[in-house]
This record gives sequence, structure tokens and C-alpha cells, in this order.
Amino acid sequence: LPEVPSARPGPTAPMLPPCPDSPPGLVGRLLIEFTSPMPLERVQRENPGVLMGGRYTPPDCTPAQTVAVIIPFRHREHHLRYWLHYPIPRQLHGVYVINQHGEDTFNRAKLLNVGFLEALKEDATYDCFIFSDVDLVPMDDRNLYRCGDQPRHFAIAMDKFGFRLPYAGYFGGVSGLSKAQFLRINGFPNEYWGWGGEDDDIFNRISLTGMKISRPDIRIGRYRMIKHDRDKHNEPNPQRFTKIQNTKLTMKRDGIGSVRYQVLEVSRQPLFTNITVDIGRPP
Ligand code: UDH
Repeated sequence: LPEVPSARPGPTAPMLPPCPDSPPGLVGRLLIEFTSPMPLERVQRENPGVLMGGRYTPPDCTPAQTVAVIIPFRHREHHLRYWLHYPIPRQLHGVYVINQHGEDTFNRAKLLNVGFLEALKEDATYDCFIFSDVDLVPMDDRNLYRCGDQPRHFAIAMDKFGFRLPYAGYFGGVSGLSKAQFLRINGFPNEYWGWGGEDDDIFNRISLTGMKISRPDIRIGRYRMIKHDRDKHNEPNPQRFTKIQNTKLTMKRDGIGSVRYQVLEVSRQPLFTNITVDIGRPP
């Protein structure tokens, strides 16, 4: 038989140059308002380059990091439309809305742990995770959602706190950790049910493992929060003050290594992937 040269695997994608450090077309300070209605169809029309499930890759360059944004969620559809409308999503490679099933007490940090694992199940190349509340919209597009050599706190100057950090150890709202940094702190705590404390526990985990928080310039890390009343089933957690005293003891057993949950549905929407999850209820 004549020898047939075996087909050499050709390049599946053209080699693209690395993306520039700073994406082109940044404008700096943005005008953010939440008064005009924001239909999802409009937000979709604004983002033609985003693929189903909210995946996006720049057409002309290879990004240095593969970034997933994880949003803890329940009953905030109108906030999500504003969040998707403003520019930040276009810098990201995947948007995961982790929707807590049922009406038991909300658990923000546990949902974020679920998001980390589920995003990696879909794409093992994610190496940077941005954890964002759904009601926080950055006012400056130079506040790039990327990871660095230390965990990063993005939402440092919110309108509701007078555009200042409320206290030096504040790590709430929007934060970013590389995959390695996240694993180094055993992820986030699963045992903070209801409002408050989990962000301080995460701050403690970072300090206890010898890392430092990196933050943008105070003029750049500005945010508008979409005003809302306190949600049902997310009452302030009275145990939070004692729990944050004990991070050193609890972080080894409570974290990404011990999270238990059941995914009920994964649905790929035009601009995000919705993952509905049963995370149980407080003991
Ligand atoms: N979240 C939901 N649904 C809920 C509760 C929380 O999606 O029912 C998510 C959402 O991403 C939210 C985040 O969890 O942005 C943090 O919860 P939060 O917005 O309730 O926390 P925050 O500290 O507000 O921003 C506290 C209540 C303030 C009431 C003020 C009344 N004037």
C-alpha cells in the first residue's frame, strides 16, 4: 500500500498577539444611572460579540488571563440588567450568575464557592475570579477586572459610603483572586448564613496566609450601588461578630474543600450562564 502521509494537525486558531495591558477605547469616568428602564434585549443588542452563556474573547488578541466573574444572586433580575449594560462585562471571558434556589436564608460566600467550582468545570483554563455583587456598577472603566500577585479589592469607594473605604479591612462588594490565591485560603467560608461577616472572614483568611490586599487608586475604584431595600431571608447574621474572631480555627475545615451543594439547572443565557443551586439551609 502506498504510504499515506498522516495528516498533521493544523493550527485550529490563528496565533494572535497578546492583548495590550490596557484595552483600547477606555474612557475613564462613566456616567452611571439607574432610572431609565433597561430591557434585556437592549443589553443584548449592545453586546453582539458576546457568545451564549456570556463568553467573550477579544477577536484580535490573546488575553493574559482567563477571567470569570461570579455573581451571587436571588430575585435581582432588574439589577442584573444594569450590571450587564455597563461596560465591565465586555472585558470578561465568562459571567456566572449563581442563583440560590428556594427561600431559605441567603448565603453569599457559599454561592461564590459554588461559582468558582462550576466555572472551572466548564472551562479549566479560568485563572482569575472576580466576585461581584449584582448591585455594584463601577464608575470608571480603568478599574480593570484582572488578578494580580495579591488578592484585589475593587469596590473601595462606593457612593453609599461617601466614596471612601468604610474601614481599613473592608473587602466587600467586588473582589478578585487568582485561582492559586483562592485555593491558598481554602476558598470562602460556607457557614455565614444571612447578611454580614463573610467578607471580613475572607479578609482574615487573606491576612492569615500572609497575603496583602491590593487596591486601585481611590479616584478609580468608585462604584454606584443600585438602591434597594433589605431582602427577605437575608437578615443580619447575629453570629457574625463571634465567627470572624475564629477564622484561624475554622478556615482549614470550612471552605472550598468542604462545600456541599446540588446544581439544579445550568442555563446558558445570551449574556451570562445561570446556575441554580441548592445550597441547603442553616443548621
Ligand atoms: N443578593 C441577592 N439576593 C438576595 C440577597 C443578596 O441577589 O436576596 C446578592 C446580590 O448580589 C447582592 C449581594 O448578595 O448585591 C449582597 O447583598 P446585599 O445587597 O443585600 O448587601 P448590601 O450590604 O445591602 O449591599 C444590605 C441591605 C441594605 C438595606 C438598606 C436599606 N436602606
